[in-house]
Amino acid sequence: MSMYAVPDRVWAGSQSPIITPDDFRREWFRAFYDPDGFWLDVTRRLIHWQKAPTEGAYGDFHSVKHSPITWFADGRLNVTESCVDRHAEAQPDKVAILWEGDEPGDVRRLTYRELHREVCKTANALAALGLKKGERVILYMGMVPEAAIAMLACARLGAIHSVVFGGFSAEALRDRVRDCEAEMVITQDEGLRGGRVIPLKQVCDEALEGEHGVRKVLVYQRTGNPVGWKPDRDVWWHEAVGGASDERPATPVEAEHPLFILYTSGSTGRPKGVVHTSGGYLTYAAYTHRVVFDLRDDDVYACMADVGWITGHSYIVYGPLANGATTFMFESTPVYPDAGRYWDMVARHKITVFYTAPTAIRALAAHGEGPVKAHDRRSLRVLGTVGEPINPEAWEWYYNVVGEGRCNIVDTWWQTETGGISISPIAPATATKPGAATLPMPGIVPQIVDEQGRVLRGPGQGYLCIAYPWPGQARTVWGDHARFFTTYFSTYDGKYFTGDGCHRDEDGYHWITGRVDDVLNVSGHRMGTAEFEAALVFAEAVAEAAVVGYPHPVKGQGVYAYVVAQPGEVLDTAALDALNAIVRQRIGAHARVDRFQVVPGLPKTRSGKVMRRILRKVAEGRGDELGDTSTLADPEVVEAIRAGYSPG
Ligand code: 7RM
Repeated sequence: MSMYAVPDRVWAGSQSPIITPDDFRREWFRAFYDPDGFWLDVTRRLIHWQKAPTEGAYGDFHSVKHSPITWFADGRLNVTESCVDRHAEAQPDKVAILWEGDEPGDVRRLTYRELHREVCKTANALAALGLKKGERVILYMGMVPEAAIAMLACARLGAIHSVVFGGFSAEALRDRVRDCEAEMVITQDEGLRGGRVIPLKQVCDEALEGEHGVRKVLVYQRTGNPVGWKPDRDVWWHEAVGGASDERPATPVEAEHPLFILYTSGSTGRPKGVVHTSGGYLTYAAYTHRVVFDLRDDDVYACMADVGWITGHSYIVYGPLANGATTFMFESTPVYPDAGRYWDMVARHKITVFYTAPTAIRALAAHGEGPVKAHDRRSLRVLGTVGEPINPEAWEWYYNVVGEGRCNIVDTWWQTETGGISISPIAPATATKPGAATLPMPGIVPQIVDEQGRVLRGPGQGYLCIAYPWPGQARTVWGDHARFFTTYFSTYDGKYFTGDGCHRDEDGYHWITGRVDDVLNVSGHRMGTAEFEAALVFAEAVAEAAVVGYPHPVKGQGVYAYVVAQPGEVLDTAALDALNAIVRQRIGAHARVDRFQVVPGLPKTRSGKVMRRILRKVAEGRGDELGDTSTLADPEVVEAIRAGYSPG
């Protein structure tokens, strides 16, 4: 019997256990002093286990070098029983997925009973196509309910899904298919977004040209336009799933069985396949979803992310469905057909919790208050942001204009690697400050360290680390555990290093200052400077390239590329446009250089390392604050770069 046992009454229904600041302190300290007891309690309450775990965490941030950390290792479950079956039984007619398509008013509602049927049918179809437990499936889809159904169908079989955002190019898709050795791909004929057609099947065909590992491609028909077809490989979703049985027992897996791989950018040109496992991930996603947003039974919960990103995994699909919530899925963009689209949907669907990215808020604020005020937003209770720091002006606009000063704002800081929200206000319990991610979740112990790894006590600024394991954290990088260790645990001994800078104020509130590594955050899309550089030097005319971010009023960061021409080549406007075409081809439609500067050379140290600090300063328009450049191999290059900069 634990001293800090959480009273059962607060867990009745799907109410959050944290309503007051005292609740928060109690939960946070219990998770700190007795993490295993705390998380075992949480998981037993929130998750359906076929065999309930008795073990908490095993391993720490030293032992992760040799073997991944585990959580709940002796438990067995299938995540779809938590996300679908038990709700299909207890509340079969509740809407599980509320979908709105590209055209306003094009709506589908799937109840938990229907979701259960669709997941079972799809799992049966996948099994009939030969998919087995542990095999990998790439999902390359738009925002249709079938994307969530496909994720869950894989999970039901114990297969491992890897969703690739529908904006990625054929080459990026091929890299991911190869890296995880996918047996199967699930795609659509075409996607629809903002009135435009996205040729998903065509890109997929291009990616799979000459790839022999992929045995089957399952194709969901969204638009019905003709697409290329390989009869021995391609299968229509409606044919395979349509006739399948609607019963399929869930395959039990170990708690640490991988649930999915999600590729994310780091500081090298090669994206990492971040691996999340079943029991710990689901526990953390469900707990944070319920607590941060103060989830209520009758909520219409709406997250505007794409399932191709971690936010879509944790807070459209797994967290909300584990909690038996109604989760909204949106196929289109915030400005289609006009800048009132979000608020029009809030009014029509009576959305209560709304979660989006700061970049969308800034873009919409630029359209003024008119499109917001045209729609009734009285249903809103909680407003969330994620993906990048939110500037206080955008925060105030969200709070005052969208929320009419009535709603709690939760600025949720987390990462693909953390699995779920890690530093954030808890809607009913945390006093907010515009721009602050505020306080850590129960189970999260942040530490701010200096260059030498010394832990900062009290207020100050430095590098953000997390000191102890938590159930939602990534376990490894697919096929490369050594890379997992070096990337996250070798910079500061025994700590998880986030890659973010952070400032802590006198109230213990955390203010994330942005990435301190070579990762860019453009409109909430995480991209590596090295990926851009690899694409740019691929061009014949480019000898060298260095890419940095610069502050951008709407996108958060813009992409600034310094390019050095190959001898005899001229990089004129047409040539630079061609470079962006290559970037698009090698990375995807969401990747674009905003500003090019052609330079005679890159500033390098005598050992040949590019001095990014200098390039960042110049791109920010602060070329007069370079400080000491005497260690450079060729100081004249810096002069030329500084002289070549033109604002705007
Ligand atoms: C969820 C997600 C992670 C990076 C992270 C930060 C930045 C995310 C916030 C934020 C300031 C926030 N996963 N970031 N949320 N910065 N305030 N509330 O975005 O893996 O794609 O990106 O995003 O730099 O390290 S992600």
